[in-house]
Amino acid sequence: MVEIKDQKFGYVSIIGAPNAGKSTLLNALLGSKLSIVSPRVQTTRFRLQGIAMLGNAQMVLVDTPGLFSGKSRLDRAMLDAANRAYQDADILVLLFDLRQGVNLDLLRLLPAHGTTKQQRFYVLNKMDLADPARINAAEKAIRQADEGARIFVISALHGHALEPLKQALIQAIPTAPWLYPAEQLSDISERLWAAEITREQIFLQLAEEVPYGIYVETEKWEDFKNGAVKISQIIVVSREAYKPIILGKGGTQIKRLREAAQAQMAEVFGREAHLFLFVKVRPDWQENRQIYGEMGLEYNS
Ligand SMILES: Nc1nc2c(ncn2[C@@H]2O[C@H](COP(=O)(O)OP(=O)(O)OP(=O)(O)O)[C@@H](O)[C@H]2O)c(=O)[nH]1
Ligand SMILES: [Mg+2]
Repeated sequence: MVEIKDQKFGYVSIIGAPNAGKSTLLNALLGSKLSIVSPRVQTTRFRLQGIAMLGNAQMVLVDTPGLFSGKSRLDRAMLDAANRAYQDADILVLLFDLRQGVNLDLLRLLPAHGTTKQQRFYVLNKMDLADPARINAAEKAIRQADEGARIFVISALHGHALEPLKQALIQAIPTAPWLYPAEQLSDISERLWAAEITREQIFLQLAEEVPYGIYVETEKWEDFKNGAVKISQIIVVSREAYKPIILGKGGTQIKRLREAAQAQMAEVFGREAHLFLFVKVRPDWQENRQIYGEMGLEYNS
């Protein structure tokens, strides 16, 4: 047990472009799959907190939606979630995909950018896909903007070179008592987590714009005496045309979604899971205030 006087606690927000690998990094630092990941942009929709114990430090790792200047209400709420995470952080991890290079202008999308003075770690991700020249160019671009910048080159996916980053984070975290029990992984509700697991499968399995037009809601959660859980969810789609795509021929597509999500749920919740999926059309779900509340997003008019 670490004595209270030796405890460190703080918020580390992971900020960056869509698809930079923010959620992958959160999972890697946490040592657990918490945040959903896909090859598509705008997978993460809200601020998600993972609670990591590293040495004597408890850090709340905050995953955020990718910085993107969309015009819809949901796009604006996602950017706002990133902005709040930026503002509230003790330490900022600015994450870049080495293949895209370093675009610091993206940070200007955040109203809080430049108004706060936290420590910043610049993290260059996907080193497994970049040659040394590219890495050098990225480091140079950062140093031009911020002379004393602390730069880390990693592969979040392969877990390469994470140790120096972890050590630097532990060092930088303020001395303060832990806020959460040491074994707690997140503050996300099981219902929302289950909805995210199904949404991840939709991102992984369905093409083009379909995943962007859906929202998953856990409608019912029933615990059985034998330890099993029955989870009923609604896949809400914005257009009638998406319904047959989600169902697939003879229901084959929704069956694939159900099987993959159910297996994941059994794993993360550590018990037998029975998943039931329903599809509903709600053209205006992106205008529904309650949905924003469930994801902890601001509903701005
Ligand atoms: N090769 C390689 N791929 C990576 C690495 N880190 C992440 N990826 C992949 O990059 C894609 C995007 O990863 P995410 O973690 O979902 O990215 P994100 O920044 O959270 O994306 P949004 O939530 O959409 O903003 C996924 O296919 C990951 O597997 C890495 O170090 N190397
Ligand atoms: Mg993400």
